[in-house]
Amino acid sequence: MQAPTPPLCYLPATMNDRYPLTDEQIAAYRRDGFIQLDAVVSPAELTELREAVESAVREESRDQDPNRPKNSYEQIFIQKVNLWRRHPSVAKFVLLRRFGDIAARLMGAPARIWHDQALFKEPRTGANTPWHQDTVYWPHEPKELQTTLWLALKDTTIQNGCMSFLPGTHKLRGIEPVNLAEPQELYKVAPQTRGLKPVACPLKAGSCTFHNGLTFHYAGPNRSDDMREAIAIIYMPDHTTYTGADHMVTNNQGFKVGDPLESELFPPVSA
Ligand SMILES: O=C(O)CCC(=O)C(=O)O
Repeated sequence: MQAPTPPLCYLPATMNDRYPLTDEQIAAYRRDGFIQLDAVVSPAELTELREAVESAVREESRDQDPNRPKNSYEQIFIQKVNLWRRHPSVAKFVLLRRFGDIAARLMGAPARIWHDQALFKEPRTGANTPWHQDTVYWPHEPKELQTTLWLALKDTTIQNGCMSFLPGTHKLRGIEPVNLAEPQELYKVAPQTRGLKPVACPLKAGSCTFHNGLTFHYAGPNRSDDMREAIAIIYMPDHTTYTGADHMVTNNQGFKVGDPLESELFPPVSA
């Protein structure tokens, strides 16, 4: 029998200090489906993380012609998935126990990495990130607890495309996935959201939001002259199983329907 994957935690203790999350914040997250948490990394960590992610994105974009015509999905952002698998300098942060513990406390279950993604909105581009839920695209069962840490690597504002959320929408069920490349009007997809007031979350660099994978969220276009830079780290609860749905992270990895997603691709990251 194969030994279980050991918890990956090869950081100096200081980097794994616990973030002081309160019971009130956990209750607010579970009520609203999202929460803003300030200064989850120190200024020195932020500099290191931003440089690591920028360098990884640069390296992985090297062979792409920046002037090629972009399809409507590519106009939303530059997206690089699972950087932690290819860039140890990014893995050091993605696997951070400090983040994993917050995710586990918000979910109420031990956390595993699902995947990460760098999400860079290019300056002066017209595309917004349409209102959508996340978990509906993922080959996961069950889908109720998954959570995303969205960390601003630079200040994010309404002008450059900060995240917005529709509170309470993580409790809605059975909504068809939005096609992000050809988004339908939100009220057509989810008439239940009519009348709900979006909450925009501008963030200082080094601060983050966590959102439940079923919470509707959106980000506006980047109307500034600078790149909007964020990294999302996405967690799933232990014992999440594979549904067989198409997804770039799990395709051709040998999983069968019903398998627990518990290989070295999905390390445990909470205590
Ligand atoms: O960064 C964005 O514009 C959107 C991010 C998003 O949808 C997510 O992290 O789930």
